[in-house]
Amino acid sequence: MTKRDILILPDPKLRLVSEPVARVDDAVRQLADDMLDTMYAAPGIGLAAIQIGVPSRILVVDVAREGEEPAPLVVINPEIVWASEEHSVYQEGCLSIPEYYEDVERPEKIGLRFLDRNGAEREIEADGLLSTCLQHEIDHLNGVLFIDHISRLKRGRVLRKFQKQARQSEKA
Ligand code: GNR
Ligand code: NI
Repeated sequence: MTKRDILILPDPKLRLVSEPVARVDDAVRQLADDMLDTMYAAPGIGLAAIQIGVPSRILVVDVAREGEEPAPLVVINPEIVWASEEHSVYQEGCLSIPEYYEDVERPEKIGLRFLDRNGAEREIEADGLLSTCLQHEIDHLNGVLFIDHISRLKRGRVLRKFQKQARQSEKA
C-alpha cells in the first residue's frame, strides 16, 4: 500500500509521451497497485502512470459509485480500436489540475484493446463515464491534458493560474 505524489500542472513531465510496456512483470503489477492506492486516496476515478512521474503506458480506472463494489481496472498499452460517431459532453476534472472542472466533448463509445495485469490481451467496449475516463487517461499517455480540449481563452487562464501558484510555492 503505497500512495505516491501526484504531479501538478505545469510540471513538464505531464507533456511526455509515455513508452509502451515491454513485459507485464511483478514490477509493473507493483506500479499498478501503487497507482490504485494513489487514485483511491486522492480520491479519483482514474490515474495514468505519468501522473506519479513514470512515463509508461499504464493507466488505472474505477468508475464504481460509492456503496458499490470497487471495480479496479488495470490497462496496459491501450489502443482505441474504434470510436463512435456520436459524441457526448462530460464535465471533467484532473488530479493534476486540482479544483478545475470544464465540459469536454469526446466520442460517446469506444472499443479498447489492452493488456491486463496478467499480460493477457483483452478487448472491451466502453460507454458513459468509463469511456470518458479511459479517453482522458489515454490522453495522459500521449502528454495531452483535458484543458487541451477547451477554448484557448479558458486554457490560458488555467495555465497562468497554475504557473503563478508554482512560482509562489517555489518562493515559500
Ligand atoms: O478523478 C477524475 N475524475 C474525472 C472526471 C471526469 C472525467 C475524467 C476524470 S479523470 C480524474 C482523475 C485523473 O486526473 N485522471 O487522469
Ligand atoms: Ni487526469
